[in-house]
Amino acid sequence: MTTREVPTVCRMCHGGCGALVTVDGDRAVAVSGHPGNPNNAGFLCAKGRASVEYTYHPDRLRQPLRRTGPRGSGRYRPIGWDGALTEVADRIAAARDRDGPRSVVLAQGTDRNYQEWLFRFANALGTPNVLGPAHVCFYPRVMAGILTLGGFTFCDYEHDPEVVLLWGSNKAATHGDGVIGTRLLSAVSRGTRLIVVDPHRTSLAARAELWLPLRPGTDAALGLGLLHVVLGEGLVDREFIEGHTTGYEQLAEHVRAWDPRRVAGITGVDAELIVRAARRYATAAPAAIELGTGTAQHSNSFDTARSAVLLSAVCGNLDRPGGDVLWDPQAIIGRRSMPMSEALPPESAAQRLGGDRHRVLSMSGWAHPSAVWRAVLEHDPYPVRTMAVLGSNLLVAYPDSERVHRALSALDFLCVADLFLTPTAAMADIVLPVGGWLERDQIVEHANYVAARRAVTSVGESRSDEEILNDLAGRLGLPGFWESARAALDARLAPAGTTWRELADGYYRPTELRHFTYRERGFATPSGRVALYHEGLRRMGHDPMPVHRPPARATRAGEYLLTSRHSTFYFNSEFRNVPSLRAREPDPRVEMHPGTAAAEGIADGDWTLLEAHGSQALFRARVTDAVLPGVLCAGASWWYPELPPDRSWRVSNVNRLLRDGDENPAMGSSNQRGVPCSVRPAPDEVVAACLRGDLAEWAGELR
Ligand SMILES: Nc1nc2c(c(=O)[nH]1)N[C@H]1C(S)=C(S)[C@@H](COP(=O)(O)OP(=O)(O)OC[C@H]3O[C@@H](n4cnc5c(=O)[nH]c(N)nc54)[C@H](O)[C@@H]3O)O[C@H]1N2
Ligand SMILES: Nc1nc2c(c(=O)[nH]1)N[C@H]1C(S)=C(S)[C@@H](COP(=O)(O)OP(=O)(O)OC[C@H]3O[C@@H](n4cnc5c(=O)[nH]c(N)nc54)[C@H](O)[C@@H]3O)O[C@H]1N2
Ligand code: SF4
Ligand SMILES: [Mo]
Repeated sequence: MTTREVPTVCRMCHGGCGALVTVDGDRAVAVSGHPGNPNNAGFLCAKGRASVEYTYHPDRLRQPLRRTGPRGSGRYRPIGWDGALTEVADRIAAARDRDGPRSVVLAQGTDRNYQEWLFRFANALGTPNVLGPAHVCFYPRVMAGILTLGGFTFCDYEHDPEVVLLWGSNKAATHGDGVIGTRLLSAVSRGTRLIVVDPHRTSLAARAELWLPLRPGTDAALGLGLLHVVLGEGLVDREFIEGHTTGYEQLAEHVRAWDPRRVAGITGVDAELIVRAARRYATAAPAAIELGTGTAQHSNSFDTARSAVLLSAVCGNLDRPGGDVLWDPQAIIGRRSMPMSEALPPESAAQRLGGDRHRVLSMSGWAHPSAVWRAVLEHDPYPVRTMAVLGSNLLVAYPDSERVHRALSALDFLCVADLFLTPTAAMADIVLPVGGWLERDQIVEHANYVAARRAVTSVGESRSDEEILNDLAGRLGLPGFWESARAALDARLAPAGTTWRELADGYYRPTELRHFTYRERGFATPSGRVALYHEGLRRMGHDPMPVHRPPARATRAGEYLLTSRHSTFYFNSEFRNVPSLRAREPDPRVEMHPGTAAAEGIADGDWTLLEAHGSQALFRARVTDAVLPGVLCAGASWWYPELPPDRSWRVSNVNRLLRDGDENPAMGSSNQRGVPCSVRPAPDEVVAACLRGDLAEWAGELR
C-alpha cells in the first residue's frame, strides 16, 4: 500500500490543531496530531481522532435532495446539483424581486471559516440579514473589545502570563480559537496560576489558585465588584490610565457602590474571596483574561465583557507580553475585507432585523434570531419568507425551539446545507450535501497564523460551502465573486504576495506578534484611547459603563438555577451519531449537587424531567459535588440522530426550556444562565416512550 501524509488543520472544532492525514489513494485512513504545528505540537483530542469515522459516516448526505413529504418528515428524493442550485437561485431571486433583498435571511452556525463568504454573499445580494449565534458565543467579547479599545484581544501564551483569569470558560475541553486549551495547560505546567470563575468545579477550577464558584448569571455583579476593589485600593497602572484612557473618574465613581459584601450577596461568592481575586489579578505581572460563553449567554453578557476589558486596561495588561494582546491580521483578503461590507448601502444596514433594539449586535453585522422569527411569523417589521442555512442546527441552537420550529414551518422556501439530515435540514425544501474538513481547500486564519487546510478526499457528490456560494453568486449575477472557489484562494492570498500552492506547500505563515503598539499609533478608537466610560454607547441608548441587571424572575421554592455547558466529546449539536464519541457520553446529562438530588429523590444515573417556562426536557442525572448546590447544569445542543427528525430535537433539548425576551440590550444575548427550573424523577414509561420517539405517548407528558 502506498500512502502519503498530508499536513493540514483539524476542524472538528474551532481549535485549529495541526493534523497529519494519512491518505491512501483518495481515501483518508488515519489522522494524527502534527508535531510541528505551533498550536498543538502533536496533540489531537478524541474528536480529532474520530475524523475518519465522521467523514465516511454511512449517514452522510451524498446528493442534493428535494423534499417530497411534509416539512420535518425526512422524505426526500435525490436531484442533481444543477437543478438544486437553479432552484435555490430562482427562489432567492424571486424573493428579492417581490419583497426586496432584506426578505432573504442567510444563516450559519458557529464559525467554520466560510463566515466571510456568507457575509460577502449577503452584502452583494443586498440583504442586511445574516443570522448566527454570535451574540451568545464570542461576539459580546469581540464587540466589547472593538468599542472599548478598537480591537479584539487574545491571551499571550507566547510569553507566559503570571495569572490567567478564566471566566466562564472551560478551555481545557473546548479549545476555542486556536487550541488555547493546550497552550493554557502548558503555561500552567510552567507556572501560570489560575483564577477561575465558574459555578462548576471544572478540571481547571480544580487546579486553580482561586476558584470563585458563583451563582449562574451573576457575572456582571462580580465584574463590578472586582473593579471596585482594584480601583478602590489603587491597584492600577496610573501611567497607562493617564496616557491612554478616558473616563477613569466616571468609572471610579460608578463602581464605588459595588463593595464586595454587596457583590457577595448577589453572586454567592465570599466577599473575602472576591477581594483576594481582585488583588491577585491586579498585582500579577502580567495577567490575561479568558472569557467564555459562561459570561456570554446572558442578559448581562456585554456588561461582563466590558468589565473584563476595563480590568485589563486599568491594570495595564493590554498589549503587554503575557497579557491581552492585539494581533495585526495578515494582508490577505480575510476576515476584515472579504465580507465587502461597503457593498451594503447604509439604508439597508439600518433595516437589519433586531438592529433597532440591539445596536451593538447590529453594528457587528448580525441579525437577531428573535427578530427574524417575528419577521417570518408576523411579517413585522417586514416579511421574511426565504432562508438559506449553511451549517446551523437552528432547532437546537436557539432558545424557544418550538417557536423556531413554527418559524421554519412558515417559510415559503428553506434551503439547508449540511453533512447530515439534521432535524433542521429535514425542514428544508432543498438540502445540499457539504463536505467536512478533510474535503475542502480552505484558508484558515487564526490570530497567530494563516494556514492551508487541504482537501484529501470527497464523499458522494458533496461540495464545499464556498463552492455553493460562489456558484449561487454567479447564477444571481452578484458582483465580487470568482470563476471558481479555487480561483478565490489565489485571489485572497495575492495581497500578501503569495499563492495557494505556496501556502499549501509551506503549510502555514506565522503572524508576527508586536507589543505596545498603542505607544506608536494609539488605540483604534475615535479618541485614540481606551474608552472606560463610553460616550458612543450612551448615544446609542446603551449604558456607557457596565451594569448588573437582576434576573427577570427569581427562583421559587423547589426551583433551581438552570445553566448549560458544551460537552468535551461533541461539538455543539454534532457527533451524537459518531459511535466512538457517543460511547464516551451516551446520554444527555444534567449535573446536580448531591443536596439537590437528595431533596428531589434523584439518584445518580436516574432519568429526570427538567421543567421551565412550562416546557419539559429529559436528562440523565449526574450527581456530583463539582456543581454548586442549587444549580442544574445541563448538556447543551442535544438531539437524537437515531430518532425520526420531527421528534429527535424535542426530547432532550435544553433550549426548549428557554425563552427570548430577557436579552442584553446592546448585544441581544438571550438569558440562558440562572434560569429558574424544577427537576423531578422521570416516570419509567415516559422515558421509554421518549427514547422510542413515540410521540403519541410522550406528548401528554413532555410539554
Ligand atoms: N442552551 C444553550 N444554547 C446554546 C449554547 C449553549 O451552550 N447552551 N451554545 C451556543 C453557541 S456558543 C453556539 S456557537 C451555537 C451553535 O449552534 P450551531 O453552530 O448551529 O451548531 P450546531 O447545532 O452544531 O449546528 C451546526 C451544523 O453544521 C453542520 N456542519 C458542520 N460543518 C459544516 C460545514 O462545513 N458546512 C456546513 N454547511 N455545515 C456544517 C453540522 O453537521 C451541524 O448540523 O449554539 C448556541 N446555543
Ligand atoms: N468539545 C467542545 N468544544 C467546543 C464546543 C463544544 O460544543 N464541544 N463548542 C465550541 C463553541 S461554539 C464555543 S462558543 C466554545 C465555548 O467554550 P466555553 O466558553 O468554554 O463554553 P462552555 O464549556 O459551554 O462553558 C464554559 C463554562 O461556563 C460555565 N458556566 C455556566 N454558567 C455560567 C455562568 O453563569 N457564569 C460563569 N462564569 N460560568 C458559567 C460552565 O460550567 C463551563 O465550565 O467552545 C467551542 N469548542
Ligand atoms: S481540539 Fe479541536 S481542532 Fe484540536 S484535535 Fe480536537 S477537534 Fe481537532
Ligand atoms: Mo459558540
